[in-house]
Formats: sequence, structure tokens, C-alpha cells
Amino acid sequence: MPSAALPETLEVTRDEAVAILKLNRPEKRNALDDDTIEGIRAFFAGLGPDVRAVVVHGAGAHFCAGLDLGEISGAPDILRSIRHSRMWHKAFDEIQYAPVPVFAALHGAVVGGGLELAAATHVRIAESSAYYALPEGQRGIFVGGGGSVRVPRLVGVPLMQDMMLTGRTISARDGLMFGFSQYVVDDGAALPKAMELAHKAAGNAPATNFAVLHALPRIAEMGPEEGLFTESLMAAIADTHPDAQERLRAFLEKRAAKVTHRE
Ligand code: 1HE
Repeated sequence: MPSAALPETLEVTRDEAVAILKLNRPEKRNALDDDTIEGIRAFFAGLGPDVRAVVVHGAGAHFCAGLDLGEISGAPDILRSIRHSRMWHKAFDEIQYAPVPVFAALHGAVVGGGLELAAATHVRIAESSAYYALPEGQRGIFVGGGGSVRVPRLVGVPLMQDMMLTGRTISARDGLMFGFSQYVVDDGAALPKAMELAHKAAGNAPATNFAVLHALPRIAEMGPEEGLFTESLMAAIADTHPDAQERLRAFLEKRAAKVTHRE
């Protein structure tokens, strides 16, 4: 999607096959107003076929302060509140079910709706400065951007209950242990690391990335029998794709990298 069609609070750049989406409202700590949420939805819904991975990050000292609290203050209106929450769901579903992998580079506050946004991405890279919180408990509201669905799947219901009931904040290091992020890096290193990982993922066979993004999370929600059957179908689709055949041949002909480990 051309950047021109996005609100000023979002900025899109490109690095080869990786599109980079910056939350660009640092003066409000990247708080998410309705235009920004709609812009996020439109950006992910409009990804072109030449984009093979996306990196999301935030301008300024914080990734995201969550919902712009100005958007829901004022005269109470139940239907408006439901529609507001459903708008967030649509936008973050576009992230979770994007056609390509989405990496989040996190720093500073990753709170409320900012945590809900991060939870919809596939791989989260946190700087040491990052911290997680769900201040909805303190603001007298509830999560509305998919947090009750996605956050427990990352860290479990008990930790989410603790955070919402007591206002507990979680450090980047503890967040790694609990499952908020898959990586912790030094301050300033999250975006470069996210770019490195995104370029790697962009080089995978598209059928593998499709299976990982669209089949794996659904299989994980199925009963074991249904899951194993669905896995066999997905494996057959990926294995018989020409990309797979070429990659398998490359390994057998010693043209492909071996799997090695270094810290
Ligand atoms: C905001 C928001 C916001 C900052 N909505 N305007 N989220 C929260 O409850 C978190 C609220 N924010 C904070 O706790 C702090 O702002 C931070 C820890 C993130 C950053 O602190 P700091 O000292 O760097 O910045 P600041 O001075 O607090 O904020 C700078 C400005 O951004 C200030 O406005 P200004 O006009 O006085 O300059 C703040 O009012 C403004 N600002 N955060 C609106 N969130 C779909 S449901 C999701 C539900 C939720 O996300 S609830 C959690 C909301």
C-alpha cells in the first residue's frame, strides 16, 4: 500500500523484500487512535506480492502506549464501544493472518493495546528497555484489541490476570522467560535484529511460510487427531511444491547450507 494513503502516524519504508511499518506518533508515545488502527488494517490488507516479510517498530522512546485513551472517553455508548473493539480485531487479524511473516521490534513501553498489537505479530524482538503491562485494570476498562485471546496463548491466563489485577509490569528479561518475546537484545539492537530475521524468513519457500503462519496456529488449536490429519495435508502441499523439490535437490547435491549452531 502506498505510504501516501496512510495516516501521518504511520510510515512505511522498504528494504528489498521487507516492508517496514513504523508507528510514528512519538509525541503521544505512539498511542493508537482510530485512524492509525484503520491504517494498520489497510497496510496489512494491501500488502503486494513483492513483500515477503514485514517489520513493525515504534518511533521515539516507546514502542506503543496502547489505545489513545481520548478515543473512548466521552458519553458512554455500548454499540460504539463494541464497534471500536471489533475495528481493532479486524486490524490485528490482518496482522496475525498476514500473507507473510511479521516481526516486531520492541522497546520501552509495550502496554495495553501496544501489547495486543505486538501479540498479533509472529516474532517479537525486545530490547532490554522493553516492558510489558496491561494498564486496562488501572484505567477501569478491559482489553479490546484481542488481548484476552492472544496474550493467554503467549503467557497463560494466570500471568495476564496478575498483570491486570495488580498492575504488575514485566521486564524484557522476564518477558523472554514468560513468552512475551522470542528474543531479547541490547538497547538499539531490536530493529537491526528484526530486519536480519525478516530477511531470513523472506528467503523461505512461500509454501513453508504459508504453512507456518496459517496452518500451524490452527492445528495447535485442534484436537490431536484432526491436527495430525491436517498436518499431513499441509505437509503434502508443501513437499510437492517445486520450491521444495529444488531445495531438497540442492541439499542432496551439497549446494545448500548445513544446520550448524553457534551462539
Ligand atoms: C497518551 C497515551 C495514551 C501517552 N492515550 N495519550 N495506555 C496506558 O494506560 C498507558 C498510558 N501512558 C503512559 O503510561 C505513559 O505515557 C508512558 C509510560 C507510555 C510514557 O511515559 P512518558 O513520561 O514518556 O510520556 P507522557 O508524558 O506520559 O506522555 C506524552 C504524551 O502522550 C502526553 O500527552 P501531552 O499532550 O501531555 O504531551 C500523554 O498524555 C500522551 N499519551 N499515552 C492518549 N495511551 C483496544 S483496547 C486497548 C486498551 C488499552 O490500550 S488501555 C492502556 C492505555
